[in-house]
Amino acid sequence: MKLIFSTGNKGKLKEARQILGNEYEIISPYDMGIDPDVEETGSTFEENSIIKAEFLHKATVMDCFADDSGMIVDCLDGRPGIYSARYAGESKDFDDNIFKVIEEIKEYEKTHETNRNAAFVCVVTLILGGEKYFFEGRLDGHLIMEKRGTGGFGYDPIFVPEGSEKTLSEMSEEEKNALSHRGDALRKMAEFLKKR
Ligand code: ITT
Repeated sequence: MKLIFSTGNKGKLKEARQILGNEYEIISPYDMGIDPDVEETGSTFEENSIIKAEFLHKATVMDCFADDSGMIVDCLDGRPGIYSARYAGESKDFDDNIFKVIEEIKEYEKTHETNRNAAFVCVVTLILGGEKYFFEGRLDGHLIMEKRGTGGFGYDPIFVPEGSEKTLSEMSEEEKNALSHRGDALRKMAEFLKKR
């Protein structure tokens, strides 16, 4: 089955192809000459996920999906949340974002007890035959204050999933996908597609 993935994030694209496997041909908007960068004006993961999916569906009239995701940090009142990609600025620089989160946690800990709990959230919007369907995934864990590992993308080097000693960046791609918020959401989507 052919599906276009409305993303400009190469890490997400690679993971989606691995998670969904050979039964699916996951096409990048760039392969169709479309720049997927659309303004994310929503105030929730779901709203932004819909915006990205609808944008691509309007442009192609093909079945497609989008992933809006981010990291929620307890002691930062849920930030960076929907602002995860651009937390430190428009360049979407992963290192700058990590630096900003760590600085904010250090600031918090000057006056509060340590609480480094965090979670990744992912909301997938699938547009199939013009209808919308939603799938959510979540991964709980905690943050460390220095980067470890080289795999993955985004905040992976400082995120340690519950029950693990390794950061997501220290895991193999298969290990990360087996427990990630994206793996969770996309496997739900695959199950739904299989039943139809
Ligand atoms: P698209 O909108 O083009 O898909 P994006 O990176 O801008 O790409 P989002 O707006 O959904 O996507 O923001 C997601 C951000 O959340 C991402 O850039 C990372 O900073 C973070 N994030 C999401 N999933 C992650 C993961 O699996 N590992 C590490 N960081 C992740």
